[in-house]
Amino acid sequence: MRNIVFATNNTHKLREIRQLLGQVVKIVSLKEIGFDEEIPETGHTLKENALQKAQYIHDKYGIDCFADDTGLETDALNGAPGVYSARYAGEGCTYEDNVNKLLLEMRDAQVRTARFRTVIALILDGKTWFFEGSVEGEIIKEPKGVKGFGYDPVFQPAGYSLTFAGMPPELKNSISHRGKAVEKLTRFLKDYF
Ligand code: ITT
Repeated sequence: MRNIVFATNNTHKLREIRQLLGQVVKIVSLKEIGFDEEIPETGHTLKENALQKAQYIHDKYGIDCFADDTGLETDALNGAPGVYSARYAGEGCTYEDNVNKLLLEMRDAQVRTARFRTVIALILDGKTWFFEGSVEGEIIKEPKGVKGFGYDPVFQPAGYSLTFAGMPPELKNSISHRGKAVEKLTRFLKDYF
């Protein structure tokens, strides 16, 4: 099995990606290659950030790798927090701070539709590819569920009465933004190898 580094410092993402892709390639973490810094993330789009993260690790170690950049876009807030989802409530904020800020900003919003969007950038044998996935849903008024991470407790995918934090991880993975992007990556890698 080929080794591919997943350039993330987010252990939740690492767990999800290993569940989804672990049969096709060996996912190596940043910790396993001895990298323990923050990767710069200064782009203004998910695609720019995903590429920046993958490129940073590729430039430093010269190894095959991929990175995921994800954002939650709400219609009531014209797409916010979007590409700024990780630090929506400020530098060093927690997931809970972000969720609270979102609920506050949307307290009077009638339109509660939103989507998660993921872009994965893959650098393999020196060439770059992108894979995207998204899922539509709505922002509920109070957090529900304890699984998942980030905005999962307030995101209810369309057609479900559970939030991502209220459903088993396998179900989230089978319908989620990241799940869909990884499905495309998996198909690509199976063909490639
Ligand atoms: P890396 O950049 O190291 O991969 P990160 O947490 O900074 O980790 P992003 O830049 O993609 O990742 O930030 C996206 C933020 O969006 C993340 O911190 C979460 O708050 C949220 N997020 C991402 N994926 C999510 C998911 O599947 N469910 C809920 N929230 C998610």
